Amino acid sequence: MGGSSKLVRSPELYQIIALIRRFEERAIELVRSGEIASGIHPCIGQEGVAAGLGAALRRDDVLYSNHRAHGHLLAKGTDPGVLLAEMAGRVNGVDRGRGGSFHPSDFSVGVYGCTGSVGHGAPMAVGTAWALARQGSDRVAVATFGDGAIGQGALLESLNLAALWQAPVVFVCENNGYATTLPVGRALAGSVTARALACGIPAATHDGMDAEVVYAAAAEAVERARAGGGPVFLEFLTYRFEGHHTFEAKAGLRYRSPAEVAGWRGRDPLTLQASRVGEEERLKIDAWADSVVEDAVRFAVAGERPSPDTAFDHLYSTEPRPYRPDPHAAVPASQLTAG
Ligand SMILES: Cc1ncc(C[n+]2csc(CCOP(=O)(O)OP(=O)(O)O)c2C)c(N)n1
Ligand SMILES: [Mg+2]
Repeated sequence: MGGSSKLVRSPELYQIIALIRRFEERAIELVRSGEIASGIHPCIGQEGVAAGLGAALRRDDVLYSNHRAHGHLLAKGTDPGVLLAEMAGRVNGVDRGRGGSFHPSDFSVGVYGCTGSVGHGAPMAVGTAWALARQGSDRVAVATFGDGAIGQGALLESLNLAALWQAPVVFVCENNGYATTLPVGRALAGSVTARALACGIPAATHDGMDAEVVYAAAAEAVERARAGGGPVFLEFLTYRFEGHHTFEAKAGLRYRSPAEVAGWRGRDPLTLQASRVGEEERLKIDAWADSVVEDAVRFAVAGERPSPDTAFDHLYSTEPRPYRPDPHAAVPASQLTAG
């Protein structure tokens, strides 16, 4: 592992997994108590992907995520309190309570946005990566999405353009086996990675339950993209332990056998990573995660809800800007030929 990737130790990966797990557990409780009105898509079970990916990225790398994004934001460095306040629709949230659980962004850590429109983070990541490269930056862009996004035209078009332009973008597919209740085998012909390989993008499938495996694969992909080697596609096999959405419990859906769920729970990314950390350090980290999340809950529920008469605030920039800024303005002439 070379380049500018951070080198992470097992306890550091455990720490972020423990934080995400505790955060999501408490967020589910806040949905049940009505503090979070919208319901959420918990990522419990998939924390290994978020932790490994976040550890491989720099703070200034750009991330676009989807509807199951809380873990990605926390792993990228978003403050748990402002994220939880956002999910609870409070003005002290990272987007002043306007984005909620589905659409948070946090520019301070490079999260440019999350979209509930399945597959639509990918084109934004490709465009961002292309722009970053043209500016001579070594930042990379990442799009995270589920297996359900693979059938989306926007995502397939993104693979094509990323390959054509050799954009510094890493595509991260969290294949948790289902798009809502639809098993991946009934939704996709062929393999996930074949789509990227057909465009000449290096692509491989990895164990998403093991944060260290994720970190190694992600760090290599990020370094390749950063060094000008073009796009990379990573598929991580993972599983969500909770329902697709918190509403699912009420709907009483049955589409996964108890044996299947139990099998995946036996490979819980939290316990797997815990087994690599000494007992004393693990207990300290657990206590830290508990206290950080309790602080976050206090911060979130203390926030005010936006007043209805501000509903149209923050929709448009109030700074005067040229209608159509010159796209070549900050780009050295030498870079204007490609693409
Ligand atoms: C373009 C679009 N089509 C359909 C939906 C409805 N929808 C929301 S989540 C979801 C399933 C997504 O599955 P996947 O991409 O595998 O992510 P996961 O929920 O498993 O993390 C669907 C179909 C949507 N939000 N956007
Ligand atoms: Mg899925």
